[in-house]
Amino acid sequence: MGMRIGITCYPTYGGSGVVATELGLELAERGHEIHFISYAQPIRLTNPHPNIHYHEVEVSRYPLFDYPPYDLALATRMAEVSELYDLELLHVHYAIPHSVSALLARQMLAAKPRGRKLPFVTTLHGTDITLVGLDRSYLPITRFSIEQSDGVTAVSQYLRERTLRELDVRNNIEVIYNFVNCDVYCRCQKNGKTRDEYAPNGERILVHLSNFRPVKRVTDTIEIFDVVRKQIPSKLLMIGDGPDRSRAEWLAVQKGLHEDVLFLGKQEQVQDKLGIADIMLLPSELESFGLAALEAMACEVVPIATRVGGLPEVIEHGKSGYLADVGDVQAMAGYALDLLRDETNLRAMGKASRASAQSRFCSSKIIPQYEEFYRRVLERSS
Ligand code: GMT
Repeated sequence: MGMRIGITCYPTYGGSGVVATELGLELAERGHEIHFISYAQPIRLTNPHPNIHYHEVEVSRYPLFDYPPYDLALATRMAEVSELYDLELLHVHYAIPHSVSALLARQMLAAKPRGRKLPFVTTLHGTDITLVGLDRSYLPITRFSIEQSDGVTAVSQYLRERTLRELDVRNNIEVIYNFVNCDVYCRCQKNGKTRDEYAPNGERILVHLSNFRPVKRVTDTIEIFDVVRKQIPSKLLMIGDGPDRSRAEWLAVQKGLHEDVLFLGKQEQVQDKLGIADIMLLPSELESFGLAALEAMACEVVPIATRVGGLPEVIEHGKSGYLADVGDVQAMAGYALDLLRDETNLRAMGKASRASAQSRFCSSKIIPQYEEFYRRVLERSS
C-alpha cells in the first residue's frame, strides 16, 4: 500500500538534494505519492511522474525583512500541503532549517480542533552536523530539532557516531546509506558526448564532481592531475561549480594545463560524463559519505579519494578504489599513474568498483530500508 510522503531538501546542486530527489523518484516508481516542498524545483526532478508533485514555497519580501523568514514560510506550506493532500509523513533532508520547519508544521496540525498527526523523519547528510550544527549559534536548535524528530537517519556510520558524540543527542540514529540507481549509472552512455569528443587523441579521462566548496579541495585535484599529465596524456573533466572554481581555473592556467582541464560547469545528466571516464578524483577534507565516488563506482570509474569521514565505508582501499591522507597529492597521483599504466588492471578495478556499488548501495537494496523505516515511524506515532 503506497504512502503519502512530503519531502523537503535543498533543491539546488549538492549531495543531500540529489539523494532526496532520487529517493522521491524511486519511491514514486514503487507506488508512493510524493510531494516535494521547497523554494525551487529540485534540479534532478526533470521528468514528470504521475506520483510526483511539487509545491513551491513563496517567501514574502517586505522592507522590514532584512532576512526573509524562509523557515516559517516552509513550515506553513508543509502544514498546508499535509492537510490538503492528507500526507502521512514528512521526510526532511539536512537538519537546518528543515527539521525545525517540520517540527513547527507538526505542532500546527496537532493544535487543530481534531488534532492531526504528522510525524517527521530527519536525514542527516554531513555538513548540517560537521559544519553548521557545530556552529554555536545553530547547535542548540539543531540538537533540539533532531531530538524532536520521530525518526533520524544518517548516511554513514561515521556521521551517526559523530552526531551522537558531538551533539550529544538522545535519539536512536539509524544508518541508511546513500544509494545509486545501477541501471542509470553504468558504463552504457547513450546520450552524452562520446569519449573521443573530450579525448580526441585517445587520452585518459579523469573526472572530478562536486560543488567546488573549500571542503572539496579542488586545487588538490588540479595538482594531482598536473603530476599525472606529465607522465600520461590525459584530460580532466571538472563537473560542477561553486566558490573555488576560479581558484582551480587560475591554477590550471598557471600550470599550463588549461587545454587539458575542461570545466564543464553544472550538469544535469552526470552519468553521461562519468560513464566515459577512467578515474574519479575526490581529495576532500571531509565527506560524510561521498556520493560522487559511489556514482563513479557504479559507472566502473575507479575512485581515488581521501581516507576521511564515511569514505572508507564506501571505498575499499585497493579493491574498489584507493584512499590517501588529506593533502597527499603525490600518493593520489601515484595511484592514478599505476592504474593508468595498466589497462587490464584499470578495467578490472573499474568492474570491482561497480560490483561493490551494486552489492551494497544499489537503490533496489536501500529504498526498501527507507520504506521499512517509514512504516516503523508511522506505527510508533499512530
Ligand atoms: O558535499 C557537499 O558540500 C554537499 C553536501 C550536501 O548536503 O548537499 O553533501 C553531504 O551530503 C552528501 C549526500 O548525503 C554526501 O555524499 C557528502 O559526503 C556530504 N558532504 C560532506 O560531508 C562534506
